[in-house]
Amino acid sequence: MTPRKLIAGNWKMNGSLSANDALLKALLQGVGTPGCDVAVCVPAPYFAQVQSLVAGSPVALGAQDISAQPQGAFTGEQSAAMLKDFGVRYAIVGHSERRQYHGETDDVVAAKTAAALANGITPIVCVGETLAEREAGRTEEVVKRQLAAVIHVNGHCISEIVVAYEPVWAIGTGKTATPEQAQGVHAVLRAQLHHAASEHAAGIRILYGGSMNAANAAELLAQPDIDGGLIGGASLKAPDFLHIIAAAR
Ligand code: 3PY
Repeated sequence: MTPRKLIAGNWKMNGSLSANDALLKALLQGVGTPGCDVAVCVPAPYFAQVQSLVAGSPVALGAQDISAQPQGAFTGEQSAAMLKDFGVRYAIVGHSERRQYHGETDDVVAAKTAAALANGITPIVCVGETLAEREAGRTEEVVKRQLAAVIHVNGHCISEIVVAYEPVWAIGTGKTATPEQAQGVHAVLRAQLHHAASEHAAGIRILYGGSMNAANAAELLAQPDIDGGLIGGASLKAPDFLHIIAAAR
């Protein structure tokens, strides 16, 4: 079964009340009935604003991170239950910026994935190699290790997660993997999923992220194992994001 594609915007640490209002109004005006699932992963202070703007629309609310802890003395973190209070449907987990700047290990990413799943939030688990790892021929080893960490999350079926392949060298650099490079890694991930859970593997969405934009989206999304996109900068411009959504059919 080919899954319905998912286009998720990752706003990162961008936005303001007025900018979000303008962006989402333009997005909602243009989105119509999309041929794919659509989400925006926004900074936590704007959950309430975005929840009310997207209510009743085809655009789902997502978070950019989630705590592995249920509650307590964890300054600065947001629990899954807090996210659920605002109708958050997706949470990005293990984005390379979190792995790089906040020291998130595979174990932390697995614990966050478990917290999301236990609370009915779909984790978008990011994997991807650095430039040095690619140049050393270690891409496959790195992404397989990162995916292996979340494949057997306690008591949950792997089919409940979304995977995002985001080569670190393509994040915020304007460089994009070619469709062939991306498809090659997606095929490796699909094979790994197949090995772990053959009955679910075809239905698990593997998104491509890393400078996907209006110009390159159609070609990337046409690859057999690319089931959507996790979109950085281009998700902050309604016409570009709408163009990518339109390409995901
Ligand atoms: C990017 O496209 O830069 C991203 O990191 C998306 O998550």
